[in-house]
Amino acid sequence: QALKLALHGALKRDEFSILYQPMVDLSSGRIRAFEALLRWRHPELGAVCPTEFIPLAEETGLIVGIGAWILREACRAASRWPDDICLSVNLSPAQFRSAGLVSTVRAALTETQLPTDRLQLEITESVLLRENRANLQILTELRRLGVKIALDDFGTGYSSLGYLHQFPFDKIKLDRSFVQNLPGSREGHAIVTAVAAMAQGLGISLTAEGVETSAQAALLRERGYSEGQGYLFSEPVSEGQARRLIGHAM
Ligand code: G
Ligand code: G
Ligand code: MN
Ligand code: NA
Repeated sequence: QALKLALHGALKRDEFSILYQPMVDLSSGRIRAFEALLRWRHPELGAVCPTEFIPLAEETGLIVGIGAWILREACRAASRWPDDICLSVNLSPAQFRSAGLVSTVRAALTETQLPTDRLQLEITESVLLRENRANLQILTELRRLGVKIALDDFGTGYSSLGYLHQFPFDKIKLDRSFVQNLPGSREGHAIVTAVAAMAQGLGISLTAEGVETSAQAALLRERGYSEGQGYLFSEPVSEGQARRLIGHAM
């Protein structure tokens, strides 16, 4: 309850910041994109864990304003990166329920002059839960703007496969729980291989999350995963550090 109260004024008090975690081409090792990740530092509570405050921001609807802020700030940062480096931003179900998500995205792109095809939006399957036609319509409109749509945390939900023929996703991000016990686990191998075959059949490209070792990266590359994200490459870093990572990679 105290946390909820503190969250209310956090945007105005400038307590949020954005970290950027690279997504790396598993063949070339080059950075392809960065995912924007929200952080909150409260003057007394210190750094609050995103898994703690993001659900709260969704419940209270505060995520709508915060989400618009992230979109604008992250697009502004990305507009200064080289042309071939993309930005990925998470969208929550509450943002879909609020009116104006499409115009918020359009405004962020126009204002920052970030080319539309360099923005990717990550959604979880909860956005399409119960064949939500309104959200499907919004996704279609977002796609019509020219942004890419990725299915995040793939494999953790209820009936993941059902969502794949509801909407033509550009990318699937395999949840890190499946990557964690590679390369040791036989089940891990089976899942990673099956998801790769499915994505290939559907013509959807794959990012593996939570890549922590080079053995995992090698196995995923071999199975057809084009991108990896995780501590092996980099933890989430500040905008300045992200620019240095881009510099080193070139
Ligand atoms: O890396 P991190 O601990 O920040 O991620 C925790 C969770 O918070 C992840 O599920 C991530 O998708 C989510 N998250 C991080 N930033 C944002 C954001 O800007 N918007 C939304 N909706 N979720 C976010
Ligand atoms: O749900 P989403 O994938 O958007 O959130 C990404 C979350 O995963 C963030 O909390 C981020 O800090 C965390 N993360 C990123 N890379 C790794 C990793 O290699 N290992 C683990 N355990 N967590 C990671
Ligand atoms: Mn994500
Ligand atoms: Na994820």
